[in-house]
Amino acid sequence: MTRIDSEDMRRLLKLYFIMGSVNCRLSPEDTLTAATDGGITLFQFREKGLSALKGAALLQLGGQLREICRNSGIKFIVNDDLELAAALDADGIHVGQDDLPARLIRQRLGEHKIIGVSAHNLTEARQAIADGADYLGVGPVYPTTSKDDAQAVRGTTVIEELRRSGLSIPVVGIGGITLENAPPVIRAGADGLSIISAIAGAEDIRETARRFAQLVTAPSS
Ligand code: 3NM
Repeated sequence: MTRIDSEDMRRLLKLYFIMGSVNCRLSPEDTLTAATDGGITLFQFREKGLSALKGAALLQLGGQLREICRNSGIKFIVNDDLELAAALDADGIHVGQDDLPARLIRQRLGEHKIIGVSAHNLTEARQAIADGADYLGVGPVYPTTSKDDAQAVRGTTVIEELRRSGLSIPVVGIGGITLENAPPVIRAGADGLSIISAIAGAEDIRETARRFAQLVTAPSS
């Protein structure tokens, strides 16, 4: 198997839902099921924070969420944890700037796995591309309460800069994205939206995911 094609990657990034147990109002299983029913196109299991699950409980929840994804044809990405990604046979991994470079991760997990890298400026973006990232997560676009160590809010400037510089790698915007503030992220050149709280914390998760899905299909509406 070979690396994912860029156009396939762009399609997967359209509505990229991220969560772990700490982000959920309902159970993580019900949250993910509602989100997949609503039309998310990719999922990342990100179990972070003080009350994050560990050990066997982490593996068990990860396995359940992976099954929900498999049953609905959604690819399952693990945040940061190479061992967990391997143990769950995840479809890919998303890493930050302090983690191993994509090229070493690929050696460990397999050539065909999806590797996403967080990038906060052009230098980091270029490095991640050189290392073989399949996509970049660029943020925080707006203020977020879901990441303790989030960098300064950059609006859509980094995404615009990246596109102006001719970098065509698939890009997803992240950080504080809501139904109201999402359109400029797509207009700036992002291929999709990455969202935790606006979906996981929504009153009606399925309907909210459905509206986001509509928005990324018709960004100007
Ligand atoms: N990464 P919400 S911001 C996981 O800037 C994550 O790289 C970010 O959650 C980055 O949609 C963020 O609730 C949190 O704001 C996104």
